[in-house]
Amino acid sequence: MKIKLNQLGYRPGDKKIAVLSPGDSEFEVFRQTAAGSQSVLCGKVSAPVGHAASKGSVCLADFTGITERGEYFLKTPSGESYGFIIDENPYGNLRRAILEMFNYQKCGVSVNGGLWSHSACHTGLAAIYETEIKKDVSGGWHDAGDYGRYVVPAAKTVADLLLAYELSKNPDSEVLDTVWFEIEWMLKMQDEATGAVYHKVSCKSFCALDMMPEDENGELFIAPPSLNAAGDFAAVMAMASRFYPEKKEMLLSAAKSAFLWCESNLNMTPYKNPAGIRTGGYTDPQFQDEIFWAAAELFIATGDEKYHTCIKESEIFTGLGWRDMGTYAIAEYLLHAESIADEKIYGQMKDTLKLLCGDIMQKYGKSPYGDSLEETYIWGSNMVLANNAMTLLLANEIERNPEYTEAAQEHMNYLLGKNAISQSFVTGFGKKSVKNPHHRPSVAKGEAVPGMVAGGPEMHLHDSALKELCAGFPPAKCYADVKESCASNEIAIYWNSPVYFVLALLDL
Ligand code: G3I
Ligand code: 9MR
Ligand code: ZN
Repeated sequence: MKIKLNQLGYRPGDKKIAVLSPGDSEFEVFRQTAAGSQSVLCGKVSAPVGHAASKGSVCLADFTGITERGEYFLKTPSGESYGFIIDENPYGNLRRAILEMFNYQKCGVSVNGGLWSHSACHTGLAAIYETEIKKDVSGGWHDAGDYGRYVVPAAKTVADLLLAYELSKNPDSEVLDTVWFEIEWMLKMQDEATGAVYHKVSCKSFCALDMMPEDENGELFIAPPSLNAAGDFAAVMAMASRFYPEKKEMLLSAAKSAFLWCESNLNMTPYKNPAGIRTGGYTDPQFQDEIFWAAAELFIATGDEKYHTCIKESEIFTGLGWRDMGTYAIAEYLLHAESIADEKIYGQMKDTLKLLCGDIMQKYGKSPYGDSLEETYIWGSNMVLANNAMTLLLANEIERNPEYTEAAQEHMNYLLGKNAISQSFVTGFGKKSVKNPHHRPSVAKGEAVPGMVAGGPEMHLHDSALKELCAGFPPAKCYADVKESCASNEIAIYWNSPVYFVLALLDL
């Protein structure tokens, strides 16, 4: 498809720009009616604009002026676009499906999910690595296309969903119940005696790609604790204490004991898979940002100056996970600590957020596709993109800026088809949606669970399918909708969660 646009559609007042290959100088927009299609706009395309990430140049067609509800398509002398709608609710039930995904990822209970229904999986006790001790850590969501359950990405997911619930003008009432399922599991991942938090639980290796979860019957292992897991855990439990008032004391005490454990284990080496365990590593040599986030959340939840001192003495970190968590601390401090804040830190945090947004906006301004990825498309590039949109929307909650909202909206357009490969990156949504995600239940049943966000282009070609199919491709095009491509076509709970946040805040 040469004409790239959001394959679902636009709200009447949205900015509407299609991206075209150079060559045509004019475009025409048609409205579909019962009597056939009717031309509603003729326009001139822009001069070519360079796009380094796809090693090419493109032209833009602006049809923002069309505001009437209806079904449309765009045409140039050399081609026709996919159909799209203009409507107050152009995305239909996308937001619901993005949230429903978490139910399909449930572990330890039977899942009632149509074709993908299954009986309870991974219910046995898990062995604490290299001990004789067995522990119940059932529950929680499978992380991604695999069946591992990892505390670090779980924390990002929970934080995104809770923030979405809190900041949306129109929150979905089921979010709190949905998220509680993951929190209950995370609580089981804490060692009550020491406050330590285990990094993850999984089998020794990834199982076959076409295996349903209840058939993965290998022994479960609980990997050693890590500072990253404990810091994230403390942060998220302290955050959660504000959402579940009846559980407040319990959540805060879990958070405090994890924080204390971190403080007395600061010399620990970063988590690395121990011998024999080959599932997701989520290795992150830097734990100070997790501690910074935990201190911020604990300060907000308790008002205890001990945590405030910790923030004041820390460097200011940024990032929206899974690796770099600082922006959660910044956003939370700016949103919730104003009355008890330290003026200097408050100002520094505000400046840091402004700089971050400035950087995202500068990258956004340079891309004809409306993304902010520049030329860097790493594993999970769609998460980087969604995190950038989320950063802008968080900043917009602190100080209104319509440009930030518009950029976040353009990031959604990118995810839904306005990108160099004309791909909607969500399963089941868009005219060319992801059909073959690297997701075991979808592979097992031969059909993709709807509402899952794929990782997106991955320029380092970290799997053999990409190496074969995308060798020599420019960064923005290193994507293959094949089940074998875990580096570009896996799905993950923490790729859905920032997209959910963006949809909830844009009220889409
Ligand atoms: O941190 C570097 C950064 O400094 C550098 O500039 C950039 C560009 O090369 O790369 C960054 O590292 C990337 C790293 O993630 C952190 O973002 C690596 O390239 C990238 O390969 C690595 O990918 C991770 C992948 O596991 C492989 O380890 C993904 O973020 C992570 O989402 C993914 O997670 C897997 C789990 O292990 C298992 N479950 C499925 C899940 C999703 O695929
Ligand atoms: O299927 C696994 C996927 O869920 C993980 O994200 C990925 C992380 O490296 O690994 C995938 O498993 C592959 C393994 O690493 C190498 N052999 C092929 C496996 C299935 O494609
Ligand atoms: Zn399971």
